[in-house]
Amino acid sequence: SSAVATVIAKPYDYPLPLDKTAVVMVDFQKDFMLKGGFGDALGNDLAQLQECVPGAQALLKAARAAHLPIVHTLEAHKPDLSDLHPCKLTRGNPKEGMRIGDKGAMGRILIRDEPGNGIVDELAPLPGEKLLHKPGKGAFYNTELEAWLQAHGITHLLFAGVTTEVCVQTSMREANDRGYECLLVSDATGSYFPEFKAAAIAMIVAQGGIVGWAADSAAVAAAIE
Ligand code: TIU
Repeated sequence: SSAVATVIAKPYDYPLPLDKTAVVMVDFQKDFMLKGGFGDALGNDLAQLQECVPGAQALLKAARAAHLPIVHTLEAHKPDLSDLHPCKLTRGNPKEGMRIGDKGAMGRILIRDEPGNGIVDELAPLPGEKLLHKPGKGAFYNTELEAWLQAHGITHLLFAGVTTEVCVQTSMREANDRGYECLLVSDATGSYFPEFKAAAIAMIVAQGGIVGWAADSAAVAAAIE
C-alpha cells in the first residue's frame, strides 16, 4: 500500500509511509545490558538500560504486526580484530582482560558471534529480520546498511536501542545526513546516564527537528496498527 500514517510526535507530526519505513533496533546486546560485558567493563550502571526493554518490546510487536522491515544492529568486531581501530582498543585505558577481544564472562568482549555479542532474549530477532554487524558506533560506518535500505525502498527510519547518546544518536545523525526521515522512539531507548538520554532526545528534536522526531512506542503503535 502507499498509505501514510501520522505519528503524534515532537517537534510536530511525523508522516510515516507504511511501505517505506523500517525499524532500526540498535545494539540491544548482552555486551551492553548484562554483567560481564563491554558496558560492565567500562564501569557503567547496567540497571539503567533495563528500563527501555518494555518500550522496545512494544515497538517490536507493533512493527511486526504492521509488517515493517526490522534491522537489528550489533556492535561487533571480527575475531582477528582487523576492523578495530587502535583508538577504540585503547580508549579508556582498560585493564588487561577487559579490552575488546579479551575473554570475558560471556566470551570474547564485543566479538562477533560470541555469546555476549548476541541480543538479549527479551528482544531476540525473528527469522527474516536483518542482522547488521557494525564495527563503529554509527550503523552506516563500514556496513552494508545504506545499500540494504536502498534495495528495500526505505526512506523513513524508526530508531530504538542502546545507548541513546552513543550508538543510537550517532546512527540517527548518519541517517539524517543521508536523507532519511528519522524518528527516535523515546521509551525504547536507554542510556547508562539518564541525563544524557534526556539531553540527546532534546537536541534531536530542537531547532524544528534538526536531526528528526521523537515519539513514544504507544504513539507509534497507535499510528501503524
Ligand atoms: N558505551 C556506550 O554508551 N555505548 C557503546 O559503547 N555502544 C553503544 O552505544 N551501542
